[in-house]
Amino acid sequence: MIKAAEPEPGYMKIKSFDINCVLSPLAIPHKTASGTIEAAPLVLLDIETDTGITGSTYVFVYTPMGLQPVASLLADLGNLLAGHEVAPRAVATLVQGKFRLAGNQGFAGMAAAAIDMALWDCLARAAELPLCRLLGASPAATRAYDSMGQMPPQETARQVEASMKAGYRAFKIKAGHPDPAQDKAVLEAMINAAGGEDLWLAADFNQAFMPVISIERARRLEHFELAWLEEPARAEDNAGHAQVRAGTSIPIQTGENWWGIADMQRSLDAGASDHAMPDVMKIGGVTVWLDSAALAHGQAMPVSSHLFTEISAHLMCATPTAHMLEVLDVAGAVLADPVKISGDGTIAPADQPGCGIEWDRQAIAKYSV
Ligand code: SMN
Ligand code: MG
Repeated sequence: MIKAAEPEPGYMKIKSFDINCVLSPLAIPHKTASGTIEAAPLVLLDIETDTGITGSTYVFVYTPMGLQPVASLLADLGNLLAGHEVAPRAVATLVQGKFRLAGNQGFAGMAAAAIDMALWDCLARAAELPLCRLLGASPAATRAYDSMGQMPPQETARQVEASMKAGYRAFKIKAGHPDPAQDKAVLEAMINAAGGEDLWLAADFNQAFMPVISIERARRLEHFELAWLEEPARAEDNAGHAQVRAGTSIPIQTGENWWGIADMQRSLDAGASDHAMPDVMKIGGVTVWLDSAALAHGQAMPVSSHLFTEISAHLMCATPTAHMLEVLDVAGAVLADPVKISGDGTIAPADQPGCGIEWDRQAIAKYSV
């Protein structure tokens, strides 16, 4: 058991937390096979250090009911951690210990990850380095895809045309429509909208089906040569994922619902997927993302990001098997400089200190709840 170290005199310490809750409007309400998100419930965290550095991050809590619990946990943890060194891995160990009996998943996991991400922002800003450089990488470009909600074929086609004008050539759809023919119609409409240009395409079932149904639905999509089929079973059903993987030629993707490295290891042990898609919040922040990137590296498994485009753009530079960066903009409305796609369909982190989070304080005031 690691005993929390006594603070060393002079090393940067946590002074205080500033917590805000917002409902950040989405450009388009995001419909999935397992629910629709109209506006993104975000808890924003600023950690101020005793040296005058402020590290910032946000966590997406999926439902407005998550805002108060996560904010309240962060307020208590801020009081607990005041005076502690800005040492993310040590803080992660301490916080995990506090929730060992209650469980480190769910809102407790979200709060812990928020602290981790904000502390890494403190370290990067104190070093006057972009996070990717602090991690020993260069600010490289990662191929990005536009992650689209479940929309009718023609609306999806219009979105593809608009996104292609911005530079995207890669798209993921939320498949699993109640009518199987709709999945096929949406993909055909996207391909037609591309006007003969080759598109990278993936589909997400969002845990909506039992494995045998997913296999049946996947086989109807195999001729589209999708790059991956995502969460074709309940997130925690590793055997179910492996069953679908054995039943279709489409590569399987999963990971956005792994809570910590042990969930990822269990998934890999079960042969659940061909790809890994850790979510930087749910996996445990920057600290555990790095562990997950090493695990995937050992398995020669491609790693793609989930949400949190700003900090993920940095992390993918330091991920040996980095593959695709998801763009589903949940925080752009409250950021001073939202992430933008380059003309070649890639996104590189800004070569400036920190993790890429600068608030639009007026927008925060406008969308605060
Ligand atoms: C997704 C689901 C719910 C909210 C955001 C994103 C989806 C994805 O599973 O992979 O983008
Ligand atoms: Mg998904």
